[in-house]
Amino acid sequence: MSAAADHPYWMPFTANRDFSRKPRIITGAAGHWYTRPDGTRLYDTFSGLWTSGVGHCHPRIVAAVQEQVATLDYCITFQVTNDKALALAERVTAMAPQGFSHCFFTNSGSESVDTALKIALGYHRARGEGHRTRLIGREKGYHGVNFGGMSVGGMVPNRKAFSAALLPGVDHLRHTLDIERNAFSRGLPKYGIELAEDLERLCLLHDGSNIAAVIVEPVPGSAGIIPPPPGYLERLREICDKHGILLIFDEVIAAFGRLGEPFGATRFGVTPDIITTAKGLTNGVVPMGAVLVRDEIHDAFMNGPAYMIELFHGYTYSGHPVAAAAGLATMDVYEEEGIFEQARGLETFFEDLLHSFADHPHVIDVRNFGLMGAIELAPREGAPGVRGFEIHKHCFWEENLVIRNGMDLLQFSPFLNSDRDEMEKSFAAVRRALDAVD
Ligand code: PXG
Repeated sequence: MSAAADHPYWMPFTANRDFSRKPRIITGAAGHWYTRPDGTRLYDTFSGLWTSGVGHCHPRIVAAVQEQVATLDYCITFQVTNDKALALAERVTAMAPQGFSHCFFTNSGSESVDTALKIALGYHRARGEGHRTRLIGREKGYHGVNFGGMSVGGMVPNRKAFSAALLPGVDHLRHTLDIERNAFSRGLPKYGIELAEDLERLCLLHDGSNIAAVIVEPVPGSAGIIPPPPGYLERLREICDKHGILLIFDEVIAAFGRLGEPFGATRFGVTPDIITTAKGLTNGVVPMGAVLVRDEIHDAFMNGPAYMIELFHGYTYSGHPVAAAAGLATMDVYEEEGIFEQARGLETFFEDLLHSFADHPHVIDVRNFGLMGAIELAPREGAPGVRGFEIHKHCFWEENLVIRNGMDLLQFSPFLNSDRDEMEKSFAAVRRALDAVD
């Protein structure tokens, strides 16, 4: 494509006019590398968008998708289903914490979140507690961009223009980012457990009996990798139990190996009531999400006449056979290649690489947990976000490296099966970019 002044594709979360001046286009991928139209290879430091943990175009997943699309391309999903969706539900629930025997399929993280919120409201109503309507999110939370997820989310720019249409009856816990006290923590930061008491305060304010659910990411990702203080998630669990509130872990990023375990819940040893997933469910190959629920929640819907639909919710593409085939092959790869163990084994190496940036004059914080990492840069005087964006573009064109920036925050999501040498080289390139960009 030529560097047109304008282009018909209105790109998501993109500076479209800046993009048009010099479009960054990818036409191929294999393993840990993308290719540009001229054949140049670029190293991918973000595993797609947190999606592609086992690498791009994994032969096993490619073959499964090719076979499925030629066998059963699509199948009606309401009142009838396909073999692959059934098999994937079995596979995913088998990996989940005990007592999660059911999952509901969606097509994205945003849909998983809105599905989870609806299940939470439906559950309380089914149990005769329809007064539990309030939803609690957290500042800096990212739960996708649909109305429910946006409302419980806490990313200001994502809410600002839509303020009038946010769901009513939503409150937010304070976020736990505290650079002053916790800067350059390795792994979980020391301070901030007391912030979990925000939930108790909201229970006092509204009466806990009016609250349906609390949704948090175990480790907030989009807002810049904010690992929880030790004991924080445990405390949320305790308060939820005390007041009969459902705890939802939004694991769209955390699930499937990013934290060296099948789920964030298993890594932290804190069991929520609902888990939302997407991304790594299919290694990003075909869009798909899954919402896992505790048996008690599922069972609460299973009353009334058996011929009746229990949950009036679903998508044309819930349990799409091609997506499910990609999911099944992805689960095979996770298992057969010991992907979660590989990810766990890379954590210290990754942490050391990230924290080697602590001495750089632009850097004000480094945060990491599992294979999630961020380098936070000081904003350039009077121009927040410009430094991060320039580094992103410099990496793309000068270092053949795709890195993700959110304003002045550089985020890293290495492949779960990364090669240490490649990782080292990619961070050397990031350092050169930091040196080159003012
Ligand atoms: N919940 C969480 C926790 C997420 O991270 C979503 C929901 C929404 O998923 P969909 O599939 O609807 O986009 C996400 C998505 C980033 C970045 O730079 C993160 C996401 C998406 C794009 C970029 O950290 N997370």
